[in-house]
Amino acid sequence: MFSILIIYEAENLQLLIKELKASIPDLDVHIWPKVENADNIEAILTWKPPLGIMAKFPKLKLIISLGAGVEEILRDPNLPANVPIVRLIEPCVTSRMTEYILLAVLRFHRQAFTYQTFQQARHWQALPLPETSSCTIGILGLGILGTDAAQKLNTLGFPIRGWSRTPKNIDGIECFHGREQLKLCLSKCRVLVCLLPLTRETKGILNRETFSAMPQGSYLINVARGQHLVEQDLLEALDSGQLSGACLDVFSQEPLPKNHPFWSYPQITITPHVATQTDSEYWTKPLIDTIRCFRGGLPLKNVVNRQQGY
Ligand code: NDP
Ligand code: OXD
Repeated sequence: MFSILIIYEAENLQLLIKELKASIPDLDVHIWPKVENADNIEAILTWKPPLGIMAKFPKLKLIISLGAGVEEILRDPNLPANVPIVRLIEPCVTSRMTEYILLAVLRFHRQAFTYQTFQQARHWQALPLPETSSCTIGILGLGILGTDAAQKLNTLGFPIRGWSRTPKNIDGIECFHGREQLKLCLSKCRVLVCLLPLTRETKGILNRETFSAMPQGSYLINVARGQHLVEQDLLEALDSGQLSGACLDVFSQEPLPKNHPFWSYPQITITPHVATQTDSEYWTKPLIDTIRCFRGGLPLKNVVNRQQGY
């Protein structure tokens, strides 16, 4: 018997459980907060667990994150020291994220916002068509999501500059790494996409200094975490024209409060943390693989490095 607790609200959990049990018959699945015996729980499947909850499970051996970002798991003060945290990687999450970024980049690149104002004014005017080769895109974070977005944008002809913590060599992408190369990376970026994990090093990275290192009139796309962005600095950059607009999917406070100034900025496009999502039916296979690997003593894939915070 292997007891797993799901701390996550989603539709179709019963279907997921049925499929898991069909593949792993001795799996004992609980859904938080209904846990008959917390002492038996060996694995937790979660994204944003209630703070401090990990102390309740003395036999916990494995944490599986349903989110790509694991900061909400890592902030638990009772996180047991040697329990591996594994991210469930699912191709659909990546392709949906890339779709969102392509949409945001192309709306900026093809002057969709200008044509929208033309339309509102019943104004007929053709603007020169821009070349993709003249619009360099910077991608902060060359992980699973950043690399896919970088490569797909590059196939459309956009020059791409990517930034990561460690050095990278990716075909067609100009790669930069470390704080000392950030400004150099930004210096030509007409669009900046944030796909970093939220860590001590990356919190507040989308700030005045970052914006002023980019060409005037650049565009920001934040699909990572709200705390990457210094909100006041964004508003100032929009007011001064240093940035011409921003597409934001994530916010320090979600849902974004109704009285938040972002709502009234026409240059800001807001979506409610939907850049990508996984439907629970997609979890079945990676979840079964992870549980089987763990129980078989095989090396786990996509294990979070707690020191680095992602
Ligand atoms: P990965 O862990 O695969 O990649 C993270 C990337 O960030 C790596 O390239 C890493 O560098 C880089 N990085 C980390 N710290 C630093 C640093 N201090 N300086 C420079 N680069 C750094 O993450 P994913 O691509 O899977 O996901 C990225 C983030 O996207 C998630 O953490 C989450 O916050 C966000 N997200 C948002 C979603 C949404 O719906 N809006 C959905 C899914 C994810 P290196 O390669 O050198 O290690
Ligand atoms: C994630 C997210 O981290 O959806 O997976 O934000």
